[in-house]
Amino acid sequence: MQKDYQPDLNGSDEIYGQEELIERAKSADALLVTVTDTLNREVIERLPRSIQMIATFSVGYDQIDVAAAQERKIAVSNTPGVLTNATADIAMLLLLGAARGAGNGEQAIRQNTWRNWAPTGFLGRDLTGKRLGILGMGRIGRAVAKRAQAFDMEIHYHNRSQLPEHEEAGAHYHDSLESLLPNCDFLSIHAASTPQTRGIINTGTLQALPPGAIIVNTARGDLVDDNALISALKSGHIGAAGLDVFNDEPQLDPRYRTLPNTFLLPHLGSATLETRNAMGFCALDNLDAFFAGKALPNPVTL
Ligand code: 8YV
Repeated sequence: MQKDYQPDLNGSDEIYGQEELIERAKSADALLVTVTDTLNREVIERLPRSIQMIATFSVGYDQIDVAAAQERKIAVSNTPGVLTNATADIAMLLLLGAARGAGNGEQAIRQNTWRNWAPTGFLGRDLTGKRLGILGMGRIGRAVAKRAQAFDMEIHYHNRSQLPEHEEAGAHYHDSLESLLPNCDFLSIHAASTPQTRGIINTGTLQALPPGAIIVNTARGDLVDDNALISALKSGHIGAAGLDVFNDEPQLDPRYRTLPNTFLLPHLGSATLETRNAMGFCALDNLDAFFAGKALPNPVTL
């Protein structure tokens, strides 16, 4: 970026507020943003005329009002594909971490409270032989299914449409969430955040899961109703939750921190050196294509 552009970099990684974002856009032709830069309609309408493109350093683009950008003829791109494996790996880490109570075990070591090996100490649950439900069978959902099959899990999924047989790879399709949920010993969320999916994990849907089911989320925090999940974790109806994403992150609901049956990570689904490099180069490829007058490799359209 330094070589080909004159970037105004956010060197401290502090989240810019709305006003600062608009102010900093003033001498720019394009914005390279990420998930914490909210570009809602109001912000987009106030962007200077010089802005022709928004490249987001993320596969998700729920923070951008794409319709508002299109109305202003601002092109939008994202970074799909390059973070599939890293994110699927974190979903497996969450499944294992939540099922095996890895957070509690780690804390016992760090806080020096581990006193004895006991037959019933730190008991978790097996993944082997269990049913894993996948909500949203896109690239990441399918990569999780592949990994979970290596753990001898039985895969069930719900998606807007059924996948072709070779992509299903033996997974069972459910044409509704209602049909999927009773078949999930584990549920992994991989749907995009849209007006249709926000709050999709709520009191009603949680109730449809078998008692003791374990939920993991590497997608977006706003798919989950925190009050509903926290009360289901407290009652034990949900056995454990592994969460990498949260509503209002990094200011997540503090009750998650004190629950013994949560395994929590700070939104690091794509956080490997290899993947973050690939995301950065992907965002740059899109900017380069745009300013060369070529088609974007990863356009975001409605
Ligand atoms: C991170 C993600 O938010 O790409 C996404 O949509 O949620 C994650 O990969 C991203 O790396 C931050 O820019």
